Amino acid sequence: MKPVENEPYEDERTALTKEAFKRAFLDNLFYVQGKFPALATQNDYYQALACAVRDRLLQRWISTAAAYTKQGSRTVAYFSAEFLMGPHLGNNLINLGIYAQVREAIAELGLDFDTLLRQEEEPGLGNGGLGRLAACFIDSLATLEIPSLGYGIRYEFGIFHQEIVDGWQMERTDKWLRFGNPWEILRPEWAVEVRLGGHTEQYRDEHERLRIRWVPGKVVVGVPYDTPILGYRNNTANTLRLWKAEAPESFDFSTFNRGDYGGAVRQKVWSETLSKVLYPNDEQIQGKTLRLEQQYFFVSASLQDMMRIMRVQKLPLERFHEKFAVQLNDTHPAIAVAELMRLLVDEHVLPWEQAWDITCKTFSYTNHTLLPEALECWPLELFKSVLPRHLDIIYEINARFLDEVRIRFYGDESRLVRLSLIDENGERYVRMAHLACVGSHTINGVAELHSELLKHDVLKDFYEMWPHKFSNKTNGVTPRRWMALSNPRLTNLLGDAIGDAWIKNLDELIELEPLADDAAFRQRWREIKHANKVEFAAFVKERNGIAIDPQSLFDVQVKRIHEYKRQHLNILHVIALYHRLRSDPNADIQPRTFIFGGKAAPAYHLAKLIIKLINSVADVVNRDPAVNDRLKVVFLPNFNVTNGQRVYPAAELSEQISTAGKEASGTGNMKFSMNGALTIGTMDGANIEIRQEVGAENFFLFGLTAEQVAQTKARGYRPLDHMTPELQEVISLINSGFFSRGDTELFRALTDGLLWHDPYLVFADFESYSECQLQVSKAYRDVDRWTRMSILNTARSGKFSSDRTIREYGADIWRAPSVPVRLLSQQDVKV
Ligand code: 9GP
Repeated sequence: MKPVENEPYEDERTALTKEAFKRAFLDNLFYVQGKFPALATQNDYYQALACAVRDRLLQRWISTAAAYTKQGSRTVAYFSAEFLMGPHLGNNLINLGIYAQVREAIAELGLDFDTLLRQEEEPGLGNGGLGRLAACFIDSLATLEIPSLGYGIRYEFGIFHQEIVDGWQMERTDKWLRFGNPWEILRPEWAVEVRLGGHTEQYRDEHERLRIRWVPGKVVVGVPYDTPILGYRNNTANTLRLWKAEAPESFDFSTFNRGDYGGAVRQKVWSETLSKVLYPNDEQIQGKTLRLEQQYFFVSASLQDMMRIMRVQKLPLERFHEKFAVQLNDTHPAIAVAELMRLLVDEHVLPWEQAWDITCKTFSYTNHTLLPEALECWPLELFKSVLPRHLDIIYEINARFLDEVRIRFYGDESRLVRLSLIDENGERYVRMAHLACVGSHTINGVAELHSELLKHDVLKDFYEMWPHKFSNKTNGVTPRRWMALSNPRLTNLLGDAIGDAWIKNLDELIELEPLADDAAFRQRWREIKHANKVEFAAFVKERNGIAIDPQSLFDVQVKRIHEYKRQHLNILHVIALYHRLRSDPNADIQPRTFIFGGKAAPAYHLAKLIIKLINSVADVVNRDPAVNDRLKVVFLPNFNVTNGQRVYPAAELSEQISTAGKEASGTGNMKFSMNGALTIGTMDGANIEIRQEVGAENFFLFGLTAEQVAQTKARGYRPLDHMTPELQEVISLINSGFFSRGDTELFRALTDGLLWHDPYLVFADFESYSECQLQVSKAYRDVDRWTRMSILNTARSGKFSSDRTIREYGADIWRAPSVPVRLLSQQDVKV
């Protein structure tokens, strides 16, 4: 095998040669799994393979830790309640640069590499875009050699597994840890205690000063599990540190001895509940005590851990903000502002002013949503029962902050009400976004439009107070997972055409541009897309039992199911096409396969009804011989990272059709475009920037702009004003029970909602969308034109690498220089 660049150290055990790898694999099978071929299962082989890779990660991890410790490096701590990592094995092989060689080694051992890859249970510790962004970011941080730690929760059960039964979404528990997790290392020696509940009381310290003491109601222990995060073809392995909650004493013998057997384990059960399950709600926050406890649990454990690191490195706490830059991924970890104050003031006896200065210099906050229902607010009483001391601290932060506002905006009482950390209009709430804004030195949105809307709408008052704090950091995705790993055919073609520097510097894709005019290259481009489609069609056949035609246009919408993302706009258009074909069987329409995928929050009834409608339409259309040579509809169950890796490379049309002003950024839109799919989309989120980059002529734009949406609503939107004869037919067909075996009521909540309210302006955009889809079909029939557009989408997607995003965070917010790592061997480490 070819070694990685940068003076690699090869020893017997961790060399990247094929022979060393085979030996490591067999060693692990024997000495770690305790199996030999006659007894080994595919999972044993997977575990052995994972361990062989892990040895190589650990060598880099130790080398990285040594380099960082020696330099006392400034470190980025990325606080996120979600990390949607996806499977590790393939990605680690890509980043080590040994994917092809290991595939060969495994084949030479007589095993099927792809079967082993499929053994890995995906760690689905996130809901969607926000959690996946965190995963892309830590990949880029390691690739850019920036010292960093991802801090989060090791949920025992991640996002539910979605099954479709009779067209309905059913949720099944995600038991991802069932067969163990070879990628994590337990670090019990760094466990910390986290307190919750109880009350506060005053006391006098040894200098007779009046102080506050928190008397907690319960204590849990946070135990860290570390996963090494490898950079692409360098020696850096950063850490993802996820906390598991445990009881301080797993078994209470005094209770047991009194004969209360249940009581003896109750504490253990309660404690473990804290990291038991990921809340499956995307974009909607429910005020649940357990969720606040989860957030506080991981934030407190992480801050304590960072203070331990400072102690080990003999750094005074006064320099906390010099050592660490903490990024708050949405408001989920915003309680960190109050917790750092508590740790500094109560536990380390720093004066309030100094602690506040450190706190504000430590944190920065990323907002990920414009939906009001997703801005976290905690009922005051609930908050007080979980975090009584933090409520006092928040009151004090608020009092000082409002004093500042009073002086700045003399006499503006309503501004005080709007800015306060406590919402006092009716039931009182703690506003977490306000806490994050006040306690952070920078605030950013995740696409240009989103950042503008934050400044002029959602966080307007904060912008007027501190304009200098605001900036934009348009999201990005890692090309390692989303191209190199998931689209090997394209990666090979790009390698032949322009080399592989693009994997580390995505702007290099621009070298492809001239090839868009090269007929032979276009032919190869098409062959690759076609091969990806054939592979995906086989997968759909196996999963859904539906035969789809790889010659048809693959039109894909995969993302969480939500009204604002408007999967219903898409399916209404499918029904319109169906109706057109049934009315005129000879209508000349471009054959298409409409592919949907995504999970709905379990309590989001309308979203689940949209899934049911898609499946019901699929049932009818796919069985109807009058149309099924031209139309097919597929709902791919359980859309997750693994399935994303299958679908993006095969997609030709990317549906990014949210109501303008609602999607903060989107990141799926970027994955599609870099894999050569064209976008049909609104002027929303990062779509706008994608269109800017790829060129308006290579993007299918439709619908109202954010400004027009606001105006339409302000004028008093009436969906019926936008009714067209075709739309009327579509709604009537649904209401007639045509897709629901004669049940005329099944979809009523959906159709009535559209007819009488339509909060996301589906009707207003329907005509423009249908018209735009005609343009898509027309363009698709011009094979050369389409291929050219597809190549240009990939060529011009350089901006959407998360490496670019991370560079911007690094330069403008974190100021954490990169620290290259020299690979150490065992001999370098003296015991
Ligand atoms: O809805 C946004 C999505 O547009 C964005 O791409 C993603 C990453 O920034 O965050 C999503 N927001 C949430 O999941 C919750 O606020």
